[in-house]
Amino acid sequence: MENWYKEAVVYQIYPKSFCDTNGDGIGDIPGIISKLDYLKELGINTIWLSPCYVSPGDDNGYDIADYRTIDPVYGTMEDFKFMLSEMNKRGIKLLMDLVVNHTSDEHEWFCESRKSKDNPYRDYYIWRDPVDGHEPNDWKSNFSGSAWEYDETTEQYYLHLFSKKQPDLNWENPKVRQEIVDMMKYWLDMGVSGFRCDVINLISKDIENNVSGDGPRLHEYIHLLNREALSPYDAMTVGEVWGLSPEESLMLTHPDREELSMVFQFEHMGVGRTGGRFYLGEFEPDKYVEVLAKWQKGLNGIGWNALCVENHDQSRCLNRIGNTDKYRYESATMIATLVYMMQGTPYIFQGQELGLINPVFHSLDECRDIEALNAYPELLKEFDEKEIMRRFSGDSRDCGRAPIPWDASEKGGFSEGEPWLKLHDRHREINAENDLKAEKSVYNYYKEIIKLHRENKTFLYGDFELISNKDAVSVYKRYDKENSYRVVCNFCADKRELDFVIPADSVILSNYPFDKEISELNPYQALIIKD
Ligand code: ISL
Ligand code: CA
Repeated sequence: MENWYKEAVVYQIYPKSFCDTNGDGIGDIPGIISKLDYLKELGINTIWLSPCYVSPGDDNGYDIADYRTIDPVYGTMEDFKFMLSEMNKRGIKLLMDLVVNHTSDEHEWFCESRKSKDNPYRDYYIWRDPVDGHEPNDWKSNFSGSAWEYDETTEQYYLHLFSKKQPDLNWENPKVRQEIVDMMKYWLDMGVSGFRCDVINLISKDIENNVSGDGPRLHEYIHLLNREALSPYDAMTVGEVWGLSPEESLMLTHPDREELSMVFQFEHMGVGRTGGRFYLGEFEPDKYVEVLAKWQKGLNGIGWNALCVENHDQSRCLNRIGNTDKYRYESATMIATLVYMMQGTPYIFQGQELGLINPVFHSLDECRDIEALNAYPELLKEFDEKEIMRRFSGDSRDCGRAPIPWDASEKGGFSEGEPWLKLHDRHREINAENDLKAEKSVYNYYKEIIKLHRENKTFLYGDFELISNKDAVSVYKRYDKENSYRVVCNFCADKRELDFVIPADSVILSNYPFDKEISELNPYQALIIKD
């Protein structure tokens, strides 16, 4: 199919937290295989698998020590190939995570690189002399502290935009580019259908001019990956890029430029923040919808949106922008309606389809994420421990990474052993088994939304228009020559008067029962209307 990525519905699996089959407390590939029928039933047709390659696990696999081998903790290459064939059988494609801004410091390339200045792998990474006995510049790592680490052996610093166990690759070196192309082909030859490209806008830098990302050769590098590896396989890509405008994203995704299929934009995830990570303010629903609408308009007809609510770097949306108590079902289904009825490829993060909530962290020993652990000493200067734990329970990356509760048993059916990270606290009530059984459940509503998205050409390809967006009530339209639909959402816990009346027989889906005309919205009500 031409542009098959436009008809994909993607489910993100964070393997460590998905399903454990051997009792070591860590999810694994056999666990994924055991849930493929569950995913097929949900209606998705593509899986994005977060890294499962050999890794010391400093950043849960985003620090890769061997790009071509499955980490034994997740299984063997045979397990992986079997998973792929079981996916194929069910019509599910697989996207791998392409993490090529950096490797692990335990990758063979880096082990060689650090040995001597004339090692053949020296220029695979970014080395600089000290300046006045200090770091070459003042760049900060995304995980706190300097982005430069001194290495005694050769008396130089190496660059790491993330942890010091994640040295940045030197893309200026043509050998590095060739290695990456070959590695991509290796997975594509095995039958994977594309890649989610980790922090891909950082691969081009201009260090001497203080440019740490979105550098002058970014488009050249991505075009190369497209020509050499992706295009020949009709592979799909989604780039992870932070802070780009719709115009810049169009550059990366314009079909004529042959770069990426689509990019994640995260502008809406910043709505309601008062600062960076761990600084959440009051959520502003109108602003959220406004940002999404801006991207709908900005990419319409040329680029393509990746519709994303949660991922493994974010807390659960219900804690931030929905409701975790009385209106958990309503807010979870409203958010799904709002976002996934827009134009673009839906991305559903594992557990989102169950309306999962954040765990509550009481002390640092319950936390695992390197970003939070590294930030802790800095935060202590400003807050006491209790306040930091409150912030971690609301905004640390561990929130979304909590293991999936499959049933109401003690470990949620995730593992027979001790899970590597705690489950959310209400897992006896909020779990997959309960949702599958219940007539009214987030899972069952997601099934409906996914079906509608996949089967209806107007929802797939139709234009978007924001009709109104005020006081937490938004109305938008999706239309083409044949059909027109309106999506009406109430983003708050109060009832809301409508200034128009909706006949019951025009409603094709709602998260509330309806039998007569509607002139008022219930808390977190969502409606899809055929005009
Ligand atoms: O979440 C963040 C902000 O607090 C980021 O710094 C985050 O690390 C950034 O979004 C990049 O994310 C990706 O690359 C990282 C990895 O840790 C993330 O899990 C991944 O999604 C480094 O590979
Ligand atoms: Ca396991």
